[in-house]
Amino acid sequence: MTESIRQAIAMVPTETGTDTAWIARACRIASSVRRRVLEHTVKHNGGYLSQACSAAEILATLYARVMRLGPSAGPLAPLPFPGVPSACNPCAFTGAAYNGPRAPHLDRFIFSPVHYALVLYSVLIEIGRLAPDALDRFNTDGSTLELIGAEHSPGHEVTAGSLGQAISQAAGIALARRLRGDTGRVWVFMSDGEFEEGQTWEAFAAAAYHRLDGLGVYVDANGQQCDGRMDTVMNIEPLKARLEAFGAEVHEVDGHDPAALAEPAERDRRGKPIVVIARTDPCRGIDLLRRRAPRLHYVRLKSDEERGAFRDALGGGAERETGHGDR
Ligand SMILES: Cc1ncc(C[n+]2csc(CCOP(=O)(O)OP(=O)(O)O)c2C)c(N)n1
Repeated sequence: MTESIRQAIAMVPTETGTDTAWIARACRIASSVRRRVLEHTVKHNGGYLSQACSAAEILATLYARVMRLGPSAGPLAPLPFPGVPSACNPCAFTGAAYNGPRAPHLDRFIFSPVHYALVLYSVLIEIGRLAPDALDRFNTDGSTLELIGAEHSPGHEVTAGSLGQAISQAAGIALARRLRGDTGRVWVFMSDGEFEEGQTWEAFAAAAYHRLDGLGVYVDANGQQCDGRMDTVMNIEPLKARLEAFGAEVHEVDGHDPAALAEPAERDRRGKPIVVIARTDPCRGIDLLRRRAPRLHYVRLKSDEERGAFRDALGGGAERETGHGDR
């Protein structure tokens, strides 16, 4: 496929209407993302694999249905790192270009748990906003496809490596957009570990106080963080009741069901930020991972036996992809 055809495909707007074809598409994207991240993990002896298992449908649904985005303005082959932004660096850019132009009626996307970057890059590949071979540059010197994504990384608009901070930036953007009269919304993707951070709660208190109903947050509630199961490190439940007490409109859904994920975003706004708590399985689609629980945060393949087992999963056990080109 030529670059111009790919660019044209990437310009197809997010689907609207009452048809349900988008659901099958979101499922295909999610399945392909899991497979791509598994392939990458096997090839490089490690990766953020459980995050693909849990978040694939959430991110696929955001891009295939929820977010109103214009065509990507980012190059299919990502540019090298331009240097940090400063008054002396006119070349600096953010990865927001992959989410389309800024316009009053269009949405913005803020990607918060940036260790999920490989999953986001894979989604961008599957929807034609990044080239199929883009991951060849992943985590290499001078590349914008950082292991831990940053503001210059495709699909990223802010640097958010310090967890729990991007929600404050997103709330600020949502407030500014409302003051300007923009109709576009600000969608945020968060992980559940970020609800162990005090700043997250301060941001929700402010967003509710300012009645920021243009702010929508999807939480990958996979029950895991880097030290193991959330409830053995620092419990955040009952998350729905706590967020409601802070003034948010909260929906709790099956995080692997695109229709359930999209439904809250289609409701009328009611003067509150909305939060979709997506209950997910960190081993979804790759049963082999269950043996490693509760150590799922970063999958490192150490022995030949492990490498062989995960390679075999690629052959059959993991969900089969339908291949790049599904849009
Ligand atoms: C403020 C801050 N504290 C600690 C870390 C280190 N850290 C990186 S990932 C992570 C786990 C966060 O939980 P979650 O994203 O839910 O984990 P996952 O589901 O990806 O395993 C932590 C604590 C960080 N990046 N920022």
